[in-house]
Amino acid sequence: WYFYSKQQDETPAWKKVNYQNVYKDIADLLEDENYDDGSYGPVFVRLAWHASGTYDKKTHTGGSGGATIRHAPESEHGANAGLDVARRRLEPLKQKYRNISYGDLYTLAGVVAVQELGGPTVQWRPGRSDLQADACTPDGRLPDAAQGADHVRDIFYRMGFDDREIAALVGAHALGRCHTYRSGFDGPWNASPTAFTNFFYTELLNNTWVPKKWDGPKQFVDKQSGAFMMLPADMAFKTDPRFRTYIELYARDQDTFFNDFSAAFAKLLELGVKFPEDAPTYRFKPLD
Ligand code: HIF
Repeated sequence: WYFYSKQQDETPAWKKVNYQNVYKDIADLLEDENYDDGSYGPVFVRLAWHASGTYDKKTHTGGSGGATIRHAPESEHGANAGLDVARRRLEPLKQKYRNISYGDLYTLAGVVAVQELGGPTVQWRPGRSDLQADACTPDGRLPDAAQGADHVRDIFYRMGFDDREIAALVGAHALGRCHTYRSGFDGPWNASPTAFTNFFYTELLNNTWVPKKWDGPKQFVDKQSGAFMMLPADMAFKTDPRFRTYIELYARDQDTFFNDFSAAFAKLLELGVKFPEDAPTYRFKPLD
């Protein structure tokens, strides 16, 4: 009996979690008519990406593996403003599924959000193990929205992405909005911020974008209605010729966008993570 229970104790924590159940519970947390546009999905996607996008392929530091985004000073980096809202929303699931790591929870939340808001399915693996605050990455690893194509390339090449992957990822800016009290910028990118679509590309190409007249940071609004926005970094995808080729492709071909986004987003969530050898890869079915 002793031998038996000892064996059970040695099961790694990540193997004791039913991830399909976690998926369902995250999906249940998405909707809230009193929050933003009615869904936590967009801010879950942003959390998953900011947890992962600190990766530096040269030093093999950063990435979602340690979930250091939950610790100060990383949690307080300017780029992460507002993500405490997403972490707090997910915290009850960490309490319910004690054996899940924060890194797995935050990245899975991004996958659930993309899928349940109508995007492509995204492969995902468990097995991240959390690190403490001393593993926090330095400030400045996430992109600065006020800058252009060179900066965007510097940041994403550092993670190991190429131009096509970067152009595919940026389609996620179909989701959600900018909040003046978080980033200083203001407004949604299109009229359906809780649906995963290729509208980032169609809006970017089909509208005339003019500088917003206000006291805030430089951003663009569509000339016709003034209701939608683009960051200076978003505009770079229209003006940079190499990015623009892909923007045009994804604007006319939603299937190719979905396939490329799915692969690039799965890669993002795994950057720098050392998975256990026997970690299975899941492709969860969207709920009905
Ligand atoms: Fe974002 N992004 N992102 N982003 N982002 C914001 C919001 C979201 C950049 C800046 C901002 C990606 C790339 C870049 C999402 C997802 C992704 C905001 C507004 C800023 C300033 C934050 C706020 O005020 O609440 C820059 C400069 C990027 C490099 C081009 C990724 C590809 C698009 C990697 C990505 O997946 C999502 C979703 C949101 C909406 C969050 C919300 O709360 O609604």
